[in-house]
Amino acid sequence: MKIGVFDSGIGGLTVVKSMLEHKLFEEIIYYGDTARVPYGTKDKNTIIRYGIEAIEFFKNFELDLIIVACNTVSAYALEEMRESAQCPVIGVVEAGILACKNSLEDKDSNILILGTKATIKSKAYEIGLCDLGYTNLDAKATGLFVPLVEEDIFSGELIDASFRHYFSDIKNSPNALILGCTHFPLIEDELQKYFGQDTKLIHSGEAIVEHLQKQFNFTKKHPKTILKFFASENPEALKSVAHNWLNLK
Ligand code: DGN
Repeated sequence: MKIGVFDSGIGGLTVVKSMLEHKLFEEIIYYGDTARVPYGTKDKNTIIRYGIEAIEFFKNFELDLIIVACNTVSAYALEEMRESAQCPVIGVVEAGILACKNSLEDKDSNILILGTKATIKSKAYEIGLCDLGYTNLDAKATGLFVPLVEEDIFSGELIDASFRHYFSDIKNSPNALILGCTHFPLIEDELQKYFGQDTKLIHSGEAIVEHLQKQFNFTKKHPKTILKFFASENPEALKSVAHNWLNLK
């Protein structure tokens, strides 16, 4: 199966990493809109327009599936992208919500959602989780994590300071923490240390793999995946990050 993976920039590579670990696909075409990142501060209409333009880009390839590996785009533009696409389009928000359902039996579980400003403003996670009966929800826009990760800062003083900035009012660690931005898995070790081992981390990449396996019966394993990377600006920089993050030779 040949699929397209879309993100506003490099964050969606964390989703590709999960797909490679689970050997799900024969070919992955990755497209990062690096010229216009970040999307997390943009408004709904702009995000929808960019999402539809990504679908246009993918029309150059004959794809079987498109995965929106960006929570911000998944929260706002999925329906419009599905209308313009010639193949199914799946987003990470829906997968993250289902991952909560699969791992948190207790509907009183306290869930903290992290994401960009736009994702948190959309309330996409809260709406989906409320529909499933979870009501003990809290959400925080933690947009500073995006530039930190883009600067290859995954731990240390600046990460600690950003945690103090965002989390000092949180009295009890949540039962689950939704990493509602595909950049955030890169600081998951630090988040786990901060909140403790009892907090379950929900990761967009792992959630989408579980979603594909459970809902769409993707069980076939492919020993090799052909990877192609495209970016709207400076594709060489994206390729170099991909090589580092995905440990490619
Ligand atoms: N990686 C994107 C997400 O999952 O929402 C956000 C990055 C950005 O555009 N700020």
